[in-house]
Amino acid sequence: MSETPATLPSADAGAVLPRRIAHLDMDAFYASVELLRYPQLKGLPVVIGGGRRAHDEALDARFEGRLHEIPVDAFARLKDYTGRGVITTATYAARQFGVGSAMGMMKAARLCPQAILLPVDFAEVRRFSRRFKDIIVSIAPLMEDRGVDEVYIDFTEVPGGQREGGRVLARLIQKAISDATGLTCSIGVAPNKLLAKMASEFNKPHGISIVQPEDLQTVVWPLACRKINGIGPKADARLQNLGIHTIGELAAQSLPQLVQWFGLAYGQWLHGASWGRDDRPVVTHSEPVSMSRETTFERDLHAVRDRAELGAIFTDLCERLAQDLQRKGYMGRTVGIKLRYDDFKTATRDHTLDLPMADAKTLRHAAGQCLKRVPLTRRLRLLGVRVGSLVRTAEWEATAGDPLAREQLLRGPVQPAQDSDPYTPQLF
Ligand code: DCP
Ligand code: MG
Repeated sequence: MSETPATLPSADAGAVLPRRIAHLDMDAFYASVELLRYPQLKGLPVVIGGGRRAHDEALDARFEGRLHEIPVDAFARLKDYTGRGVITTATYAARQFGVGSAMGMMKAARLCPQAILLPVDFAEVRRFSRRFKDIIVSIAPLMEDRGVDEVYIDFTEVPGGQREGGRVLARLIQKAISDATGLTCSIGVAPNKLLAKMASEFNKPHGISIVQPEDLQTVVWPLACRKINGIGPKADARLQNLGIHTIGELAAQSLPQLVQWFGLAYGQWLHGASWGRDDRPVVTHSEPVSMSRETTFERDLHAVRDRAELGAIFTDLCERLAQDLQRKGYMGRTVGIKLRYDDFKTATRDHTLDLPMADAKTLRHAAGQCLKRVPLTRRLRLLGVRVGSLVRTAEWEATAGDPLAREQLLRGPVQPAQDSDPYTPQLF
């Protein structure tokens, strides 16, 4: 008679799995969202920039319900654009012409005049942002939201998360997102967030890159220092001056040397980063991305006729929002406003300051600047003020006198680019 043990000893009971962290970034996100609406533009150079223009409105109205039938020739072209707007993003077909994020549209028009120009649809972008994140969480619950189009995911304990270094799970997530939304993304899987963030760019678009600890010297060290998330333009300029161009050259510096050049906090961080070290956990409880206050008026108000009343409400909103920020211990750099007109159409504008703030006066001034950029001919039913790109006040104050650490702190998720708008006279 043979005996069967009640419980089979597990081969890896108690074994600690190696950390596998993924960084997922959507491909040409705002542009890809537009291609879902206008599939006839797939494969063509398309750039996204600025707000909706009369041409876009007219086209969508004429083809309502059958936007996919709009002939390609009917879309606005970059060559016909005049103004000072900046490109928010571009399809990969457009990037082949050297066109990309943050480039002036007039300059881009010289590189790729035939590119189709579309406005950003923030509401649609946010909808798809929520959808792809919901899909990820349903597969791998430990997800950290890093902004509209990127997240970190802890693969360590998820089924498939260790197979082929994470490639199997990455492939599954890519497919689930693409099946549900039609959008593609790129994923890097590595021992930590720092390396995963770099890796997600290696095979863009629609790529997967696996980085193992032993890849540090061959894959990471030849890269430019700027590829490290946390080395901004200022730190990079100083490194360049010191003759340090690659991550490998940075890793070759001694810790005391880096501390001498860059101070204790940033010097230590630079040293660890160049050696691929990063212990930050994937945090699911997200810090607030923004704070806002808004109010719907008792009766619709007009910017000129009800100027005093509106001005007072606007100031009051800013004061309350500043109090919210101060009470919760945050400062913010991006100030935005929201208006709803009497026809229920909504307009938003935002403006990013050089430094974070939490005081009513600076907030009121920046919000007033935004207000100059919206049409104010129709009556208003709602007014809102928002502060984004938040940092904890305590962290901000802890970095006083250390411009490089501050630069690192401010490198949060990307902000939507500013839109260009016809000038509207200042009313408040
Ligand atoms: N974005 C923006 N302003 C910038 C950069 C980006 O408004 N200066 C917006 C548009 C992008 C989105 O954020 O679609 C995501 O930014 P990414 O840097 O990830 O750029 P993309 O997703 O467009 O392209 P990639 O495929 O390189 O990730
Ligand atoms: Mg992206």
